[in-house]
Amino acid sequence: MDVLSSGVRKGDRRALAQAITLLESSNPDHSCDADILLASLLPYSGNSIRIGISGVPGVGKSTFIERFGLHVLALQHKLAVLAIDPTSKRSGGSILGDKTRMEELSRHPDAFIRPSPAGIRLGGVGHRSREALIACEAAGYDVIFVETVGVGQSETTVADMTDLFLLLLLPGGGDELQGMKKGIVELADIVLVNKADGAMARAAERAVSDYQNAINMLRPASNDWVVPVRACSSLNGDGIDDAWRLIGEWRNVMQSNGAFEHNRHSQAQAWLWDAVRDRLEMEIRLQLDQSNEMREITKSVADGQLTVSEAAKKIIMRYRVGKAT
Ligand SMILES: Nc1nc2c(ncn2[C@@H]2O[C@H](COP(=O)(O)OP(=O)(O)O)[C@@H](O)[C@H]2O)c(=O)[nH]1
Ligand SMILES: [Mg+2]
Repeated sequence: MDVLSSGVRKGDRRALAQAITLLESSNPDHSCDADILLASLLPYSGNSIRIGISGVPGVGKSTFIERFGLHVLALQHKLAVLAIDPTSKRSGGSILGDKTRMEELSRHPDAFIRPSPAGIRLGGVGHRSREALIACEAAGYDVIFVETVGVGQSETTVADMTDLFLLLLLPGGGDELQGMKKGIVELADIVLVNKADGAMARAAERAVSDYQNAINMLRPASNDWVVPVRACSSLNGDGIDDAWRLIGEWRNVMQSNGAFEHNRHSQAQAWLWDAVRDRLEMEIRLQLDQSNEMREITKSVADGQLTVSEAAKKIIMRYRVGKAT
């Protein structure tokens, strides 16, 4: 673990990839090594801006990340791109499938792209991705993008692990805002109307003012920040530098009013309880998964003979008894 950890801290990309694989592993045999590794990396983490990027499939997230990422890299930053995609088991991972749209980025020596971990339940994905994010920071990546598909649940997971939430919208009418879960729009710190080019340029301008009006009617998350809506084109690069400037402004405001630090502190606390839940579940499963009792309880729940909350109580009671003997 010492060798791996110092490899990561030196910025060795292969070591980083290997470290993340270990941190993401759901194999209980790896969990001890993973803990040691994470503890050794944690003191070197935190020195970054963590940006969540969301929007419905087709809005242009991958194209945007490529264009925006290259802009950020040109400013001498090191960029890591992670993905949270609860559907990745079926689709093979949003980033992996889109690597062709991030061709230049994926070849860049200062960029690190990591597809979403497949086959873990959603809560687990967030938990693992946070650890992956820590590893990236320890490796010297000072800008982190966390991409998600704009379909609901995963957005909150991403918002819980990032500093800033960037929402991409299409230059359609206000229908899109209605169609999209309102909760997702409320998470946004910056909104970009993508595809503001060619035949869609004028529609995009209209959409910007429609969305801005709609967003101004929401209760702001911070009194110090009015969520800005801007147009951009990931295809020709218009508005891309403006987006980065806005992020800088946002950061200045949130760091001087203390919200940036405060948010990270409460995220760390939430992370702790996620970890407690995960660990407890793992222990209980290790002890009971193969038992007849567990099979009976699960079957009774499936048959509707037992309520979930009664079943949970039974499992915990059984676990405690097992622990005591
Ligand atoms: N005209 C135009 N097309 C874009 C823009 N950004 C993305 N696209 C196109 O929109 C489609 C979906 O883009 P993609 O990045 O895969 O979207 P994702 O599903 O959100 O990752 C692709 O055909 C892109 O070429 C843009 O700014 N302008
Ligand atoms: Mg994509």
